[in-house]
Amino acid sequence: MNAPIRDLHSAPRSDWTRAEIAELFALPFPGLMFRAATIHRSHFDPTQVQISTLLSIKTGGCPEDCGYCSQSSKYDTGVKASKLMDVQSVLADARAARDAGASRFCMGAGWRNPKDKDLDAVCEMVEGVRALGMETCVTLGMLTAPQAVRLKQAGLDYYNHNLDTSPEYYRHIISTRTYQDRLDTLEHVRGAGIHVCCGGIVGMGESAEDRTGLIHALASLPVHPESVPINALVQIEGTPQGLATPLDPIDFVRTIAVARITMPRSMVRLSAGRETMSDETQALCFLAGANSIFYGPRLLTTPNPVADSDRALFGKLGLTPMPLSRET
Ligand code: SAM
Ligand code: DTB
Ligand code: SF4
Repeated sequence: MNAPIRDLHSAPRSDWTRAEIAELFALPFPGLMFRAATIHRSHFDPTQVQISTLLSIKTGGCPEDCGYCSQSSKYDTGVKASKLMDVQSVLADARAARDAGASRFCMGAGWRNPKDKDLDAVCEMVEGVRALGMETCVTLGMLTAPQAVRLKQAGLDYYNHNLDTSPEYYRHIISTRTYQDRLDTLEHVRGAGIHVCCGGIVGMGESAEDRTGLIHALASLPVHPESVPINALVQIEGTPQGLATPLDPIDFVRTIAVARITMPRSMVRLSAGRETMSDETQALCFLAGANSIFYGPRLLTTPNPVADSDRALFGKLGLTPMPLSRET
């Protein structure tokens, strides 16, 4: 892999082999970072970072058994189940996020899949957030093709649905839905013309081969996700993953770099896990090509760095929020 970086402006590839991706992961760190940073700056301004704020619009009581999740009813995590928030409260939170500098508002629900009647309220939320001039994203679990079309008609910009891990390791993490179910939802979202936000979680006791498998699965999608969240597991007491051995930060940075190289035009999101990450590790992630974050004091049910510390980090690194690219 000492060959020159292939045409920096060629079309993104969906034909990466697992061996090629494994080779990228195994590169000496300086070469990997140089390659990722070069590709990053050939497609993006490396000083700009897109900022989204998350809100849990329906928390807990979820029938799925995702082994990392605070919201699964299978585990005793102390998260109380709540009903779907009312539209006006969601819009008040969105306005506050916009005023604090977020350009996208992401609404998450602890559902296996939305019921059609729940979708009425979610569509109203999407319309309301859009009217505030923000991009909209929701993550509601599995979606049918007609449900995806309804969300598109309401003006939804992004749907988040993660593959979570490699196809092989998946059965160690979740038993209540299959990898194929997830791929089907992604196809419905893509088919409706909604941008896809799809990534995974690392630090769940997976092997290096599994991290290769996750990136391979994402980079093999016929069209790369426009947004690729790479989450460092937030350990939740009471879940099967509550005591997982944390991933070495350098391996986390490598995962970001390989996502950047294999999906050059996607936004790579440095997602969950920043609360316990040093400024230095986050700086390496931005050098490795991460160009979006979640901003605001909470993710869904767990803390995120407070706005002041993120502002200080951006100041130290000379980073600025990415302006909205679409006209709203
Ligand atoms: N219930 C819906 C679903 O699973 O598709 C939407 C919400 S779910 C919480 C969204 C994503 O958050 C999950 O797919 C997972 O990748 C991520 N996530 C959940 N808990 C996490 C944790 N403890 N650490 C890191 N990422 C987590
Ligand atoms: C994603 O990939 N990460 C976000 C968002 N998409 C929905 C969620 C992270 C959740 C972290 C654990 C929690 O706060 O419950
Ligand atoms: Fe439910 Fe989503 Fe949590 Fe899985 S990740 S338990 S589907 S809320």
